[in-house]
Amino acid sequence: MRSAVTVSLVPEARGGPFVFWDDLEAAASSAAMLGFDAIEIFPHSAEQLAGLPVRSILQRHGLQLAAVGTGAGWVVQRLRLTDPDPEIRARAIAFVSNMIDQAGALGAPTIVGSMQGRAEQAVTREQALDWLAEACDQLAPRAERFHVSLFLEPLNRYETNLLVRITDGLAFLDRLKSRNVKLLCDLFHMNIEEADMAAALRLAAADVGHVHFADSNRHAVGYGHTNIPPIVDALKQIHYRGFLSAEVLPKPSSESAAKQTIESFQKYCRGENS
Ligand SMILES: [Mn+2]
Repeated sequence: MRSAVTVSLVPEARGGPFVFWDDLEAAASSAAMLGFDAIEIFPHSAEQLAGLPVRSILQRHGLQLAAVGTGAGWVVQRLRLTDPDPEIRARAIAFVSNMIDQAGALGAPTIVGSMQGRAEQAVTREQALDWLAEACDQLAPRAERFHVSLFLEPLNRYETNLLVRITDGLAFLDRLKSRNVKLLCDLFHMNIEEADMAAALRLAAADVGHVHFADSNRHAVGYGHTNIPPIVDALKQIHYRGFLSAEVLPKPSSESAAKQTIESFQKYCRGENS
């Protein structure tokens, strides 16, 4: 397992659960100094990402790119893969598609979280899931060209009514034609929705593609009350080899949240040989 920390390049997302903000070079420098293996970037758009010297920043600081988020598609542009308007669905697919091309060229998977949208008004959950499946079956083969997966993230009930629990995610993967979609298991959302977080991870097993490493209150691990050892044990049992990426509030400060995260990562994950 490898450590990662989030960087938001989206001013409109201010207040959101990202550790570092605005300055990719400064974030990479801090992450590397603290001993993180990777960063996860939350960009404004694929175009913004394309205009940044990401590869040279990563190389300069000896970091990997764990993943790239698409939440700005929703937060900034109000695009959802399950919008009732087919034109908006098409624009949402294009937004994620372009992100896959940029992230893929950097060897990183792309995440679909809030862009899954929700079933509301005249749209049934079944209809929304059909649209989401259609979108994933278009997007996942695109990611496959870069030899990376597409990550799909169950969110808590206050953010969606589509993929909420890990079992919703697993049932959804079953209805896809593509086998290149994996689940992003976010410990903050799971703490709200799962009866047993470790059991949910064991159930997902090889379908766990990425983990958002956050405590019960979405602060850095160690600042809340989630019992982390059984979760790390479950990840070891399923031979999880991906990232534990801190998608947490930058509180009391970005630096403290990052430092607390890496200390927790070293405390709980050190000694495992995966
Ligand atoms: Mn998350």
